[in-house]
Amino acid sequence: MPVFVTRPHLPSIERLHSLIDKIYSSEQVTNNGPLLQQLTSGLEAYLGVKNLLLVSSGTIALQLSLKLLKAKGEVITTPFSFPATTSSILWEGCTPVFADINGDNWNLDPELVRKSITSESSAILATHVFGNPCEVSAFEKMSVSNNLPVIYDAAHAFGVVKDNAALLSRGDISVMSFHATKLFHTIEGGAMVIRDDEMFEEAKAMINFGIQGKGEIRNVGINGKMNEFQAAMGLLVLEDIDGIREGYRRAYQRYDRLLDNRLQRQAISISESEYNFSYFPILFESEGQLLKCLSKLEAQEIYPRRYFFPSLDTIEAYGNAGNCAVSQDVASRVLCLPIHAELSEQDQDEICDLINRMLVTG
Ligand code: T4K
Repeated sequence: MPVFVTRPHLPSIERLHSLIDKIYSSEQVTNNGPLLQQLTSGLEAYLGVKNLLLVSSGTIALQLSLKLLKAKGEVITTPFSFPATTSSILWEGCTPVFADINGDNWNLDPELVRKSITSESSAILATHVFGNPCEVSAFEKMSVSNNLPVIYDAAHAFGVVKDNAALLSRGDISVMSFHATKLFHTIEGGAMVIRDDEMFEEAKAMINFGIQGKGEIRNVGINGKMNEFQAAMGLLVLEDIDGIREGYRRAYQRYDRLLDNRLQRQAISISESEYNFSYFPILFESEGQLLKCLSKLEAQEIYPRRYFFPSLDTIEAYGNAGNCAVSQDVASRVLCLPIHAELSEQDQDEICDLINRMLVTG
């Protein structure tokens, strides 16, 4: 059986049937239906946040965030993230300005962000890479002193805690992805956590063509809604979330114990109980070593992924705009190993043996 970088948690078909029966009885299949409302309050309670808005994808949530915060001109962002982080900036007609990352924690370096601020800057878009919190306090100070809103791409940060509260409650808006490959998922989908109450009302209209209440057009909207079938999946995954998180934690810590210490790990800034363990990235000494290892693993039908490669400041379609040496270096040497809640110890042993042996024999 091939081992992929991740595997979606799929609740039993019987449990899904019973929720689909409810959808069929109500005949409300989308547009703020009862399951979506139930999932919204369930997630707010579980995550400890308010003003959570479910949407159709993490990518649309990023675009909506830039729109709601009236970003224009330059948006300072990270080159070490998934393409959606940068493409959403360009899609909203803004220019991404790449600041480099910290070589240990792989998040945007606040000092380099500060140096990138110009009179054209309109927002900061930072990613909590692999769920590892950015230096949020530094960004908060910068946000206040420069009057610049901060959006966090928190696609990987489901359930992460920082300073005794949900990481998702930091920044003007935090964006989550609920894609099938995520710890918590709704097949496709995402959410925004919006600090300002008035902006939250704006956003609710914006995902529904700009229509508010019984027909008033409040703003220029789009269709960003999540439907009832996605919400049904989300409700069932949420019921199972403690077990899922425990499975990820177990797999992550086992890798950490079994793998050769010469492989650099991401420096995680929070404690075990605050983290979500949703990715297991390792850094090789060179790209050549990574490629050799990758081909050995793939020959055994084991498929880790080069998240995130290449560094986004090197992409021609994004303007080839950067000169981020640290990001380019990390991106060329990082590999995310397979991780999910049901990853077997046997598969993990095989992966670790292959990698550890390769480090010795070359
Ligand atoms: N910001 C960040 C930082 C992100 O990482 C992402 C998404 C976004 C924004 C945008 O959020 P969304 O708009 O997607 O909500 C995957 C996901 O498609 C993507 O959502 C995710 N990040 C990214 C890190 O991973 P790919 O191109 O690697 O996906 P794919 O199809 O190659 O899947 C990876 C493996 O997962 C497959 O080899 C097998 C397994 N898999 C995948 C799917 C879709 C399954 O077993 N079943 C499945 O249904 O991007």
